[in-house]
Amino acid sequence: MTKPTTNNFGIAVASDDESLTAGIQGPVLLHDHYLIEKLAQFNRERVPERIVHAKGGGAFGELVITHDVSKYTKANFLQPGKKTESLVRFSTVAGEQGSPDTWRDPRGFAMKFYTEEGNYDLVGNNTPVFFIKDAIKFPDFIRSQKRLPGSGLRDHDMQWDFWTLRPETAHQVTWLMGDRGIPKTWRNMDGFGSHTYQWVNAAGERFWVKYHFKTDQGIEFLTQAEADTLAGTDPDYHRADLYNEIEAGNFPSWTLKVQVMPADEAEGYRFNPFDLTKVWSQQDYPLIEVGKWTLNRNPENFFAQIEQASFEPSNVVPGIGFSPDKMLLGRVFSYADAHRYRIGTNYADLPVNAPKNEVNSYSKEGAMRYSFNSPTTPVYAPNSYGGPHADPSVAGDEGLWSFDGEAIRAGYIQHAEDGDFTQAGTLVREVLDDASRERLVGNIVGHALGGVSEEILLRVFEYWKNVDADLGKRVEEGVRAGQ
Ligand code: HDE
Repeated sequence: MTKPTTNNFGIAVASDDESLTAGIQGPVLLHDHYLIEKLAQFNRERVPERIVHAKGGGAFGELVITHDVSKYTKANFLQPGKKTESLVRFSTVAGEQGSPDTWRDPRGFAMKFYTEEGNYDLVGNNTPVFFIKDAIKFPDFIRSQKRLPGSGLRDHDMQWDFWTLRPETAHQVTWLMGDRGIPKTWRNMDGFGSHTYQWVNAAGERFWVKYHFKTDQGIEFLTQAEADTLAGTDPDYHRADLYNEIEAGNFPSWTLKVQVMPADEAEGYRFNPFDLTKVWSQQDYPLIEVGKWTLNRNPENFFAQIEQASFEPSNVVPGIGFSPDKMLLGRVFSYADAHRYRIGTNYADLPVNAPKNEVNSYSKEGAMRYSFNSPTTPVYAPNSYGGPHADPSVAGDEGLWSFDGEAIRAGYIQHAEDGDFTQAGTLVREVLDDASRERLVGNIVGHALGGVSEEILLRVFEYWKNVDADLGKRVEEGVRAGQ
């Protein structure tokens, strides 16, 4: 027995097929309000897509803490044995909502943990570094990766123009043009917090940390040719893979590990530990196992639970804090601002975004407000009528650090072995094997042959020779041979 169709207010409707007219072939009647509801609702089905990371997919899961890291953090959900429900959204960066999810691009790896102390959002990528190190460059960087103002077309010349004018991009571009630039599936890639974050233990001791989510499915990639084919035959290949694997009961998992640096070692470390274009050597700061993160439940509704999902680096819980990383601090502003614009003022009220613990906020009203305080809760603080009061003893301090007080637009912050090309060169020479280097050269040559002007090509060759002399030579030879 199928249910009778109703309108949005539960009123049974006579037809989904015929509009109401004044007699046969007569005019359509204005008071056919169900016809109007259908057409008006249809016109308003979209929220603006994300300005970056528009194409993605996600699932729900669970984080289980298997090791004791309480000497580094007092965060409740990171204590041994704790289980916390989680949401993830994987995504590409530059492509619009309808673009293929197998384009060469970093992958967003946005995680939400619905902890007992409020939502903790760790919004990372599948790479441990990023192209730039200061938030002020982000709009410029993203625009150079998207579309020309006149033609509306993407443009490799524009991409290489930006990359070669900002040498700090070299480490991330080496990652991007290598095998990690096109993961075989979202299950076959690692996730990283990328930034340096702060952990604070119960004694108030502070540590800098880097998050690593190591895939238990193994790292696998698509070649450029395989990805190009899938972009045409199955532009939702990654989204379908995750959904179908979870439907089939094949739950993907990752092992959470962290690198931990005592707070007082940052100043003297050989790389600037707060520079998002740099990693910390795992010889210097080995990985410490923390827990197991498993994805085991698909969304029931893609729009309500994935398209309207919100993640924000500002959501940190007690025992976790920020760091001097200028990119992280820029993101702490930007994400909630983006959600208020894209989803709406009360986006935190949506079930997928709402915390599981009690909210005692003075926020109220605003468009589509759904939750509200008791009728006797005052709407102001301080008050004499039992309203919530801020209690620093249960709040975290979101991470403190010492600094000199002079306002400054600091340029390059140089540590002993810092350099824009240093770690990219190490990656090429010491991490990649011959076959990976071969594919890296092929991917760079293929991309550079896609319409890059001669003047910028000369900078591209210089850029890669700065990363590694032999690699740069092979790139130049490959491009010249292909012209
Ligand atoms: Fe984002 N980023 N980002 N980003 N980012 C957004 O939020 C921003 C950066 C990342 O699946 C936006 O809702 C700034 C680094 C992911 O919903 C926006 C800067 C890293 C997602 C935004 C960065 C990321 C976003 C766009 C430079 C990895 C998708 C729409 C300081 C460590 C989350 C939105 C999801 C989304 C701002 C750089 C990861 C505009 C200002 C670095 C995974 O708020």
